[in-house]
Amino acid sequence: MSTGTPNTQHAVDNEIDDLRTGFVPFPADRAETYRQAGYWTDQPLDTLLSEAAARWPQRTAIADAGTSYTFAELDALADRVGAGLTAQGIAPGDRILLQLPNSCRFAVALFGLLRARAVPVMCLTGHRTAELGHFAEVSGAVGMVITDRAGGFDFRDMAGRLVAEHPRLTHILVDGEPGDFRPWSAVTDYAGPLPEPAPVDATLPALLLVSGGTTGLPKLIPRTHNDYRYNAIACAQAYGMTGDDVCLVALPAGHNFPLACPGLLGSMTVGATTVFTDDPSPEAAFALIDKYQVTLTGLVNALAKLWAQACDWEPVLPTSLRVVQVGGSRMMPDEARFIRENLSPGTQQIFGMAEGMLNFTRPGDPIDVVDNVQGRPMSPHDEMRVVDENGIEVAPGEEGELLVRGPYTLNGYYRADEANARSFSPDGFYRSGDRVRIFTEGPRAGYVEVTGRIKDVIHRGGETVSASDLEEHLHTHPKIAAAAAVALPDEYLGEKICAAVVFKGPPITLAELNGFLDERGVSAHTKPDLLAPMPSLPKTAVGKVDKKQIIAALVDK
Ligand code: OOB
Repeated sequence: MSTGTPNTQHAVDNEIDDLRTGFVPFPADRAETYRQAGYWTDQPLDTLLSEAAARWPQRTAIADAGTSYTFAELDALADRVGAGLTAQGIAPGDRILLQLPNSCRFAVALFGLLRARAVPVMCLTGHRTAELGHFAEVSGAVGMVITDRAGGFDFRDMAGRLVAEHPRLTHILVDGEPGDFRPWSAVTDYAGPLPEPAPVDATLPALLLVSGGTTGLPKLIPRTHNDYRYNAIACAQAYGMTGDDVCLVALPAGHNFPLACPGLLGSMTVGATTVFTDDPSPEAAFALIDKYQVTLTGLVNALAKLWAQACDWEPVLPTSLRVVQVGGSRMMPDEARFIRENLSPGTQQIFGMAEGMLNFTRPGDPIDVVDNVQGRPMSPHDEMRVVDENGIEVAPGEEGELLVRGPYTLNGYYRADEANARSFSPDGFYRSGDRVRIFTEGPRAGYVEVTGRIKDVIHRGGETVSASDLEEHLHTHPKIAAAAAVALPDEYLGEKICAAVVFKGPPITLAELNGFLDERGVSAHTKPDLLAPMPSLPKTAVGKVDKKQIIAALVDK
């Protein structure tokens, strides 16, 4: 820490230099613009908690099924954990993998790490050795904070395998039975002196998020103190949050959406309570919503749909909800309407990415907007460009790839020069890979519609087929509950089209399905070559449809 002996100071400087390696900062001119606008204040991210503790010490900050903490309690505990982590040898700038189930402990660990000036790598509980090994390797992490067991899985066994392969991982802290490792209680029970947290360069990463990762392994996304603090503050403001709101974190808490959009961090900026649940089933979630009178939550589409359906049979309904944000993947207008009519009139769409840029519909927007488009940018300083395959801007209102830049969008993945060369334009716009159109007229003007992923196409013979176009047709079939169009290798065509379909009842045949598509006027080369009925579509760690897994399952057959 800064107050340490010359030797330890030297070590800290090295750690911070190491953190800087492979980090792409915001360019100075744009940084200055964001400071001038008042978005960036050069304060450490954890000041969100110290400020809340100073303003609303006795309000409940966080709660889960078993415990709750006021802002003052959480702030004091974060100090203690931070000092405990430092005493264990964790230095400012050290990357630490954080993988805990949704609970108060998640928030305690996150803020403890931030107070120790460590940089948490925000893993999801669904990640396993492949992802965690990759995060450890790329980030150069020196430790991890895990739980002993959850959902029938032993995280200590996984840590054992990771440590064997990544010898830099030396600080393994386990919440619960520690096995071969150190108990988390060693830091929560720390009783030594509490030094002032070290000063922070707010232009450096506060934490690393992991990318949605539709191809290959997820990448690491540095979110700076400045940009992430602004993200949380601005998002809570846009939803009109106040200290009377109660936010439910039902998605994996390390994901950007429940973490800061507005989620846990946004709630803190207004003194609102955050409730964690590690069971997102309607039964458990509705009971918690009722108990804490939850007003706001964020859900992926499949979960929102399930909750909406469950309103038909659950005895306790989530009537206190004021805002239900739905996002993470493409939602059809009739799905949006179904969720709005059955789950909550406060349904809103959100199109976000761990890389930064957030678009969402706002409370008060007309129903036509809320049902049909994915939102408008959060910040007046968000810059969007829509380009064709040659990188040339399309005419206003036309479809193309969305490129974004702004006060909370990354400038480069962490330690990923090759990916960065592809993913950023020379003037620093992030190529989102999302196909969008931005409306220019009427009540939807300035709003974005996401029409698909640029690369989510099937190359069949000489034709390029958009998976999302076909999925849109499939979803209109009355017997189809969910569908995904994927490419499977084919000797003659290069790729063939497979429709992976979850039926509401008994399946129909491929011929019947194609007859239906014929009637809708779907072109011959867009119709599926194969129909794969499935009991459910496999999901990613955050609950989005996972096409990689669908393809792997079908190719293995
Ligand atoms: C959120 O973040 P990620 O990083 O897991 O995934 C980002 C990608 C986007 O690039 C886009 O392809 C897709 O997920 N996506 C949507 C969408 N919301 C996200 N595609 C269509 N419609 C939407 N509404 O998913 C995320 C981060 C913060 C808030 C909300 C979602």
